[in-house]
Amino acid sequence: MTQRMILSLSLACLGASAAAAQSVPAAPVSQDAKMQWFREAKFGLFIHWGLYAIPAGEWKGQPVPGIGEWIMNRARIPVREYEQLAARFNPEKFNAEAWVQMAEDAGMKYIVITSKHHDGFAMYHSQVSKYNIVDATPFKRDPLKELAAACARHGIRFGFYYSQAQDWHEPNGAGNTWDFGPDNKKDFDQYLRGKAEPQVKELLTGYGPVCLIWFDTPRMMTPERSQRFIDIVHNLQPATLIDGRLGSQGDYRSMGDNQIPNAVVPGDWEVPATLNHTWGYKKDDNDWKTPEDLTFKLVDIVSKGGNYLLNVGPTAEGVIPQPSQDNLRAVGRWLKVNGEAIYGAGPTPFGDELGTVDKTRRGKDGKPLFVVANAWRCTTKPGKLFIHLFKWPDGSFTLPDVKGKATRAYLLADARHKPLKLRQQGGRVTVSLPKTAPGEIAPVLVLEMAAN
Ligand code: FHN
Repeated sequence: MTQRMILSLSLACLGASAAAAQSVPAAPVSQDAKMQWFREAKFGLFIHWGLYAIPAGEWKGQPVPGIGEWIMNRARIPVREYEQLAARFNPEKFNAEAWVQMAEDAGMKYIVITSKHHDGFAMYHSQVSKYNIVDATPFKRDPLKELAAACARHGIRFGFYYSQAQDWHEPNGAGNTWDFGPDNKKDFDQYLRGKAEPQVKELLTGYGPVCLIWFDTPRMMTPERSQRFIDIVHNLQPATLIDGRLGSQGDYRSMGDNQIPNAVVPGDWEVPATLNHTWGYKKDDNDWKTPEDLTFKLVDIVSKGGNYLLNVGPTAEGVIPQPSQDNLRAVGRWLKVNGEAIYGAGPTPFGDELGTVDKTRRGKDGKPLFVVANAWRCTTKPGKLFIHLFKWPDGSFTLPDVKGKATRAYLLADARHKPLKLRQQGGRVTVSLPKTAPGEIAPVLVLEMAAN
């Protein structure tokens, strides 16, 4: 059977309407063509969902510190105990349509979900290991198949997180030293060839077009081992992107978790980030970032050239926590009005607005402290500067060093785009603004520039 036939069959399994909505990706003509959707998308939904949602941060009545999906590792839970969670996993409230609708309402353009996290449990129907949601739980459904179909219906791209190296369930996978001893004594290639590589093949042949594979924590990943995954992806779905954590260079750079760079970074990159302090659900973590903060971070990242992949950790019942939903939808309402300044937008041509280095103070890394400024940010499109005003100026806003001639200014929150009074002297552009800020969170001022 050819790869194209395998993919067509997979699409048929997703349902006719889903198949109609997303065609099988042809081999991309160039790296630029392959990256195009990612550069346009800017905002994606990360989902960490697995057995760890049952203990939700607590084991045998004791809170376990750290991120929720690491509970097996942090509490040194033996495989034979942890795997019993599967018999209790029955997320009856799971509704793929509702999850994807929420992502759409939030203005997110792609979804990346944990198909297998470090605990080794496959959240889809794997033929490679019975330790999967269909064969080992009373739920017996494949939520990734349902999500793939819902994403196709909504025109949202769909990708998989896959923990290629750490697998705490397998004797030869990396990471589980409490059951299986030190990693350097393991037959890691036996694990890779016997589980990880065939599972990645399943994901690329059973779920329609996969926009990206999000590999993570590349322990023991030599260039040769990484290349085997690259070959699998390129052979089965050449348009699928590979993130920056496989173990060799991917299609784009993955920044550290919640790490937003201080300046514009050239190239394609993404910041994976949490809404609270965990990825997998933890019942006692209710320290949610506000819609204002999330919007600022989205704009900040886009103004530096990157994408924002923002995480939710659904419960064991299959529900995305309500505060996560509410805060993401608030960002979505802002994007409904101001999305032109985000989707497909490029970085700031300025830079001084991002902050300053305070040489008298040191950050955690021991380097001089970078003090983030948060009054405004700038994103760009050909012929347009978008100024995101997080602090509403008193009467007017001035840009001191604009290249070219500004021809028109207006606010995206004003549906009629009524021109605002504009003055320019050399590079200094001043726009008169209404007394009160229109719309929610950060009104966006557009400056149209004359073609050179
Ligand atoms: O160990 C994982 C962690 O559980 C989570 O999946 C994050 C998401 O970026 N990645 C690793 C830590 O960086």
